[in-house]
Amino acid sequence: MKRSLWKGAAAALLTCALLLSGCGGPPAKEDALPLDAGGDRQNLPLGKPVTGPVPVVIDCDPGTDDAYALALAASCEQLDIRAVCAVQGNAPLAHTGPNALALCAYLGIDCPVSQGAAAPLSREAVTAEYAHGSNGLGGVKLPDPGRAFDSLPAWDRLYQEAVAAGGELQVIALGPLTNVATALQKYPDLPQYLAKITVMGSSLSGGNITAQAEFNVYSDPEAWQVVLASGVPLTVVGLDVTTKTYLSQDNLAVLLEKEGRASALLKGIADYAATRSSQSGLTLNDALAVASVVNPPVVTTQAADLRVQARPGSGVDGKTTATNPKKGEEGNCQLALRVDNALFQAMLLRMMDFYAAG
Ligand SMILES: [Ca+2]
Repeated sequence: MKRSLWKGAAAALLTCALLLSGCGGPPAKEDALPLDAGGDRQNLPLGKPVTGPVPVVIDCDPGTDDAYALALAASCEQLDIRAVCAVQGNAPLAHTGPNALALCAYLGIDCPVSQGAAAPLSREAVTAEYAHGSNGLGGVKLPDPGRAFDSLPAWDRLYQEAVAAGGELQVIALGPLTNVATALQKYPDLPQYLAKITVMGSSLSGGNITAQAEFNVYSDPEAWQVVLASGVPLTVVGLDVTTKTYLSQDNLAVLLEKEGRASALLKGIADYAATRSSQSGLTLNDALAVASVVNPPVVTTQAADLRVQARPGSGVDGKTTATNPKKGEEGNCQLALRVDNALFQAMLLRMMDFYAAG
């Protein structure tokens, strides 16, 4: 009885923290938005970027916001991208794999590009072409990459890079966690070689694929359970913060006005968003996860115990809930509760400067 009461109190405490963070509401008034008309672009916030270079493997399912995330990652000198892995998710692997390969060539990311899972660990695939277009990139067609996929599948590449980096490797996971979970299952010693996994996914404030579930979790809840139980330091950047990064078409016009070598891609995706009936702007979910690795103050996190429901056919399948860690424990993740929108937008503007420079 005491235990359940305590758990209730813990949940209330975390809920209280979430309420204080203003989840679900508009950006805090003190967050100046450089991309708004009249925003101050002369004094962009700097945050506190990591010194780097941080060796990373980016696991993704491109994906329109994955494309922005890769573009941001490639523009950040703090990241040493050792490999990019593709997983089915926003579109089938037949699209996300070639998209990852083409994006890396287009953005100048010179690393192995591995294909991974074509289906979740133990369920049918769910894709999201309704939000990302039939090819996953909003119909944007990239040049022939002129390079081939890595000979290793994603899980083997991830393990190899982790061992090679001697415990320093970080994983940035921007799609369903199938590839990462498969690697953890195949290589039981993998956790000792991983410094951190940063994941885009989850929501405590309603879903975007069902009323309760966020897409990346809903796609493969069992994979999330594997990763949450792995003991690897985990930062979770979910809809509670990413939805606050929504950029209207007016915001995007300001962001994209400076021409550069990534403009065709980034503008093409923004133009595609303008044609959607659901949401005419862009929520850069995945890019915020990348930003949090490069410049940690862009999100404020709190230790939490995150739980994922894996109950196919039920209304709560893929739902995530969080409680405060038990006393003296650290929880299974650092959960992002607040976002510094001004800093995030400043990072996006610097990305555009990077591509404008050649
Ligand atoms: Ca994604």
